[in-house]
Amino acid sequence: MKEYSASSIRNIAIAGHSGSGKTTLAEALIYKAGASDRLGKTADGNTICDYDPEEIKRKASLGASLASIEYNDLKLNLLDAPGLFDFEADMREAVYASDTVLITVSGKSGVKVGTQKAYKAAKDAGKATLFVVTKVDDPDANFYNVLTDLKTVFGPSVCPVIVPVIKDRQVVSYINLIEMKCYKYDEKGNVTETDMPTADISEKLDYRLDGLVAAFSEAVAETDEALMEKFFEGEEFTQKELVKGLHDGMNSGIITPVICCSDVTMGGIDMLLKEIALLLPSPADTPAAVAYKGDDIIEVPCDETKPMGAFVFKTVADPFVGKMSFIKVLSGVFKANSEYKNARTGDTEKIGKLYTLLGKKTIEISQAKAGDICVAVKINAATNDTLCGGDVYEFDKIKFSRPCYLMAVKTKAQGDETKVSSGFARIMEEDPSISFTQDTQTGEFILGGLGEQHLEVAAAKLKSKFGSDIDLVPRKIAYRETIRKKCKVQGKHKKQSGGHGQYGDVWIEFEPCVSDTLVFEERVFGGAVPRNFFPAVEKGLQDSMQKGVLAGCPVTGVKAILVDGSYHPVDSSEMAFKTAASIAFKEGMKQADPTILEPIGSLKVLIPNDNTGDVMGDLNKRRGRVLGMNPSEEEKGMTIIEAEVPEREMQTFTTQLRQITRGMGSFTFDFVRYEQLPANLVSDVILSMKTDE
Ligand SMILES: Nc1nc2c(ncn2[C@@H]2O[C@H](COP(=O)(O)OP(=O)(O)OP(=O)(O)O)[C@@H](O)[C@H]2O)c(=O)[nH]1
Ligand SMILES: [Mg+2]
Repeated sequence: MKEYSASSIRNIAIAGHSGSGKTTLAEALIYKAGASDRLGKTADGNTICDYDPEEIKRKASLGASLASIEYNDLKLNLLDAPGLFDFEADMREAVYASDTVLITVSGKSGVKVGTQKAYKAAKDAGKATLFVVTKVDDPDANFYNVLTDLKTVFGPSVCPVIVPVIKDRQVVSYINLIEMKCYKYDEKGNVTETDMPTADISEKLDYRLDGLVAAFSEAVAETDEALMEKFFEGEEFTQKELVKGLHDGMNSGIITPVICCSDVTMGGIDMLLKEIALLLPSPADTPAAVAYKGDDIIEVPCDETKPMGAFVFKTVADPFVGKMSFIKVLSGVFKANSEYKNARTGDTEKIGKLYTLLGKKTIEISQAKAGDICVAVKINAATNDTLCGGDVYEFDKIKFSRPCYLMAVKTKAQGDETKVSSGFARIMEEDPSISFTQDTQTGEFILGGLGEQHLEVAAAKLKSKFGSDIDLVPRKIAYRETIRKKCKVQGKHKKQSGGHGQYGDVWIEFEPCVSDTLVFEERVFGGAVPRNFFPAVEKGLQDSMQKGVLAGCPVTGVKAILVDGSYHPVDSSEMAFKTAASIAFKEGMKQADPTILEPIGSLKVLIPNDNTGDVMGDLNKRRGRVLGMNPSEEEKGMTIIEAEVPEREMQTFTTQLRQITRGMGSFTFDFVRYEQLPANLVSDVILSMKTDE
């Protein structure tokens, strides 16, 4: 592949609602540009972008893939992102590396939550946006309804550029409003120019052609004062003015063009490619990247003559090639067989071979210039790291969602734990929204992600890539036991078996106290228990604290005072006093009104304003205590609810929240303290702990 400078590069993230046709569109663009000689289908599992075995099996994208293609002396770096919400980390990575986010909207189902999420991610990252309405070939599609939808949801910046002419629910041709020409396609996707629709057809369009042209011209007029004047004078724009207006409008974020096409019949795909080349900003057009140098904020312009500065936006753990780091070069030239400094670790990264990709196919290159995307293999850097050739600074990082859906991991093969841990460590490198930790309370290994499917896919990858089979099971709640009353009990251990006997006798007072660990005191008078046995008594109690008498949970909040006892000059031993102490503990717990404590977490939910009632109702059912409800300062139209909720009630919250908010809600949940479990649940917990054993 040729080398390209920034002005000849277009970095395009393809994002949008799940199943809206992103991968099929990428396939159509790749095919039309001549980078592939066949048109794959996601349903047949033979597309260039969905090459991972899990993607083929599930017929959906699970990670962002890169397809670099050449078209008209330009290099188009297509980043096909997944639409499923669980895999949003990859959508964010693709958006970061892009300059334009191409958002697919199904001509059948219109604007969906995934459309809004992609648009928001693009706007938050300051990227240009383009809507591509797919599936217009489908008889159930209604482009003009979708256009109205887009205008309602995203406002006046939405500007139709290529629209279909529809007759009897079939697309007969496509109008390019820039050229004011009409094109039709044969079954093989070959294009010919045709007449503009006659008045009678145009009349039947939900939007009349002159209305579309007026809307289009007005949007373009907004981008420039001179154009605005011309517009008011009633003069027509030249094609050059239209292209420049749309290009500038996209670059400054005030225009989002709408282009329709069919990924399947290839209708409009050639025009989409043409408009991509004409309208989309190149990396040279976009504002300088923000970076941090110590406490200073600096700007790094996209300039290949400056020292090298690059950002690792994605990592793939490939079992054959090894670790692949996807790199966006933001300044200078990134070279193969070179060394750069990793700004986070301070280490020198040795770069070997360098590649560009077409899905899974690697194409070796010797360097990538500022604005381009390339892939290095087997380097140490992680996602979000900055590599520097000159001054050391760090680029702004991608913000990923924290895992909120947690399940316990049970290894199927005995002794597989180390292999499972190292496998998940690699998967975590790939997906920053996955976590794998050991719960210090329950000892269980916990896999975290954004939803059920996320964890299922992580487990499937662990099996196929790293050869470990696991089950995902609901995790244990780390209950505790405590006491509510004071009591004084005796623990006596006496055994006469042949020669040496065993003798230990203690009287211990137990009382509730505020402490996670045992508080031990002694108030023994007259040497009833000799001093040298005190540590054994304490040890006996400490050990007993591991298992309470109700459900076998660790015990907290107990103070034990050794007040009396007796000993035998020959038979007493440390062992005997330890046993006596544990006998006292068991008896003491029973008499001191034991109960079970449950972990309570602090919940912060971010939801659309409309869903507050439903979420409050749901939290109520979960025994949640709402502490506050405020409009979000950062996210318009969203509300933050803060609450405290018992951990045991949170198992199904991720799924429920997704249903209530149709995927728009998100939350964080962190442990705060233990509280007494309501009496009506105690027997449930005791039973569940017994069946666990
Ligand atoms: N008729 C028709 N079907 C299409 C078109 N584009 C995509 N499809 C079909 O829509 C389904 C989903 O397409 P994908 O390309 O996998 O959608 P996606 O957006 O990549 O899906 P995710 O990656 O899972 O979010 C497939 O069955 C495609 O064949 C189109 O233009 N016309
Ligand atoms: Mg896809």
